[in-house]
Amino acid sequence: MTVESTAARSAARRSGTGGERATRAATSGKAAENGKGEAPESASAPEKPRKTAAKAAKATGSAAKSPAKAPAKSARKPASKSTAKAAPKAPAKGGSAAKTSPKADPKTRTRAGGAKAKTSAKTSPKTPAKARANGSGQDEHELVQLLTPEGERVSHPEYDVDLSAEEIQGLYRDMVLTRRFDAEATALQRQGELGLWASLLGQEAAQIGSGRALHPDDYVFPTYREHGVAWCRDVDPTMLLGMFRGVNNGGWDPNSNNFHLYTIVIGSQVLHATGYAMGVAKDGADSAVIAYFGDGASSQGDVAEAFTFSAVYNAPVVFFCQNNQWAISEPTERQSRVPIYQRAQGFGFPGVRVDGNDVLACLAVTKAAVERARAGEGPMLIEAFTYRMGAHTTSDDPTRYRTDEERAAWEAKDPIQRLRSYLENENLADAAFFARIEEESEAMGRHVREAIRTMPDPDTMAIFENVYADGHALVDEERAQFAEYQASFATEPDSGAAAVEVN
Ligand SMILES: Cc1ncc(C[n+]2csc(CCOP(=O)(O)OP(=O)(O)O)c2C)c(N)n1
Ligand SMILES: [Mg+2]
Repeated sequence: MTVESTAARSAARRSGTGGERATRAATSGKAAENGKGEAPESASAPEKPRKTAAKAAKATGSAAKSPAKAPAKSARKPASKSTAKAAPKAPAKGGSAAKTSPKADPKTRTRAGGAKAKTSAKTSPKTPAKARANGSGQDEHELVQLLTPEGERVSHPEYDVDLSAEEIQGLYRDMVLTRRFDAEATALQRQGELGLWASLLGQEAAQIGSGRALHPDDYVFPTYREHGVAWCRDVDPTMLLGMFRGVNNGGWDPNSNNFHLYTIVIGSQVLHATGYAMGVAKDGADSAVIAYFGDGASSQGDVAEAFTFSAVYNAPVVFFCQNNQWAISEPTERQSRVPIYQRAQGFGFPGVRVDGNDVLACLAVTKAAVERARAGEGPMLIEAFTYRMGAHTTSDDPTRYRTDEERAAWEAKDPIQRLRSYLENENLADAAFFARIEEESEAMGRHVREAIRTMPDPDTMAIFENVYADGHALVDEERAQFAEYQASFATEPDSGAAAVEVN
């Protein structure tokens, strides 16, 4: 898969005009801007922002209202003084279920059916963001939060969402079913059905909130724990299990759902996402790319390179770092001396830290970031501050390196319970709704167990498929050798083992 081919496909899938636009841009002879308003020195100079200011203003509401959103300006001056929290408010375009509503007036916010919401969002309290005893040095004001751990709706001056009761119920359903799927997978590993499982327990809000902020045309580059995002992209969950069972190499076609295969090599997908986003920009395609990675991955050179290239080329990529505070047994303090989101400033694009256990905040911030990327304003880093409630994988024993108290403190911030409290307190869902979700969750459990137990073993020769898009001499040779080796078992004479008596 090449950047050109995927990006071209991506453009073709949309209006069909992207490629035309790209060709026009390439042949117009106009100097591309280099991010400083100067003429480029060479053909490899940074890309021109993908949209005109007028188009971007149309896409995002009014440029006049939010001058920081003018793409030309932000493309040229990506590192504004307030870079760390410079993400502008971005009203959503049509076509997605949940709408971002910057500075929505809490008094006029309504529920589904037009009824006024009984409760309005209160001004955000000083949210305790120093979530771990050993802390990250994070200032408490830095965390974007729309829902407190107790399920109280609060507002934020820059980010908000205006959702109907049904939409909020949908987020709850997504999180419950994802957690159930994850729990089944962990149990199946314990029963010997899977070789390994990397649980997302505790990270449901970060994944569902960000996953539901995306358009179908956006492209996702996950790591190995993004089961909730896969759910949002309609990837068949049993395919994820197949990979951890060792019967497929990912099992889904990345281009069917715009969800790349899971990546185990830490951080590498962040660079892939950036390259893909550069291709999207070259095509003039109207979509964004999102790369998921962890706090540990943020130490990888690939991630630093991705940050540099995305900034310089103004690539439409959102970096979504789930800071679950552990990289296997290494705490975040061993990865960074500053809160991870602040690193963005040094690369010249905005970074923001969001409460990763707050699905509404994750949705609002990610929507703003992808809208910004689509509007040609370049990359943004989101650090979702969350917690890995379970082990790193089923091979890990976290009791060897962290305390029960730490885990208990985070249990009190459970992302699902907090949304449930909100739904119940505000009468946005009744007992019948929760019962229905419970039933659905049971059905999902049954389906997953049944699917894994009946999953066929693969044809052993399948390993040679999809190595290259086209044929390759070396692969052909290896295939032939392996076929011969396999065949040797069928014809092997009796070894005579039965004749050996063991006394
Ligand atoms: C390049 C590379 N180095 C090391 C590893 C081994 N490894 C697997 S997971 C992991 C920790 C990743 O932590 P983080 O990025 O925080 O993600 P999390 O597992 O917490 O979701 C490491 C070091 C790897 N897979 N790839
Ligand atoms: Mg981590």
